[in-house]
Amino acid sequence: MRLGVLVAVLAVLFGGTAAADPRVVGGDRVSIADHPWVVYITDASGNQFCGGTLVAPTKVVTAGHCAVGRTARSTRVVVGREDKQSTKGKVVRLSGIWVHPDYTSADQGSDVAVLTLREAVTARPAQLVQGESLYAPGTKAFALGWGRTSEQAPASRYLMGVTLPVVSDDDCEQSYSLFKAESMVCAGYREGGKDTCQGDSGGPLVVGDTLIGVTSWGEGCARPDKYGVYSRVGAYRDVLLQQIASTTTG
Ligand code: 4AZ
Repeated sequence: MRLGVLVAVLAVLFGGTAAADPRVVGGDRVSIADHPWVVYITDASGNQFCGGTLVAPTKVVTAGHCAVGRTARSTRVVVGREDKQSTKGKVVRLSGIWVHPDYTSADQGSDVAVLTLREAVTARPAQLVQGESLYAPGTKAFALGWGRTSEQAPASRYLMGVTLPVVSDDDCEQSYSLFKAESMVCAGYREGGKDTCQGDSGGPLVVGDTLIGVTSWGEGCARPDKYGVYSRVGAYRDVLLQQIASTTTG
């Protein structure tokens, strides 16, 4: 066990959280049964590039930057599949894509889109946030996705999740000059270590089953003083509900 002791000492010396378990960044594997509304988005070849949230039997909320320039024909939503290498759940084709008309780039806001599925799925949908109370700084939110587990790592095979506190608008403004409280909300820790990362974009930031954010942008992943930035779902509630109710497909 002398080798084990050496490894433990080295882990303490160099480990911190930087080389922690491959897990989003700093999170853990989670069961999709507990979060049945979380989905991932692929191209026609099945390559995952974003996340999303089922909000009605045929409607998925994702990021504008995940959907812009795509065609319904070349895009799939995978429901109920925690392990990308399994065949569980369902691969669903789209009948329409709506991107917020004011979307230009993630850091300009309006980074939301709604995908319409060609067939209804039975998984339980998430709720859209109502009011401002869940945006109180320090509220414990949860981010989920199949994205990178560190800036340099490949995307995750398994669904990961991480608890992140909602950050005050003032603190986020200090972090990013492009932060806009009308359209964005930050989550994470000043010291870094836990965050969403590339490939998690479009996926949910929730409190329980209530969607409060859509993973949008940030400088790197899990860096100190660089929070994750999420589209502020409450600011887009009305326009999203309009799209969710719509039977025409943007
Ligand atoms: C991205 O590129 C991305 N750390 C997603 C989330 C964050 C940064 C980048 C937040 O999809």
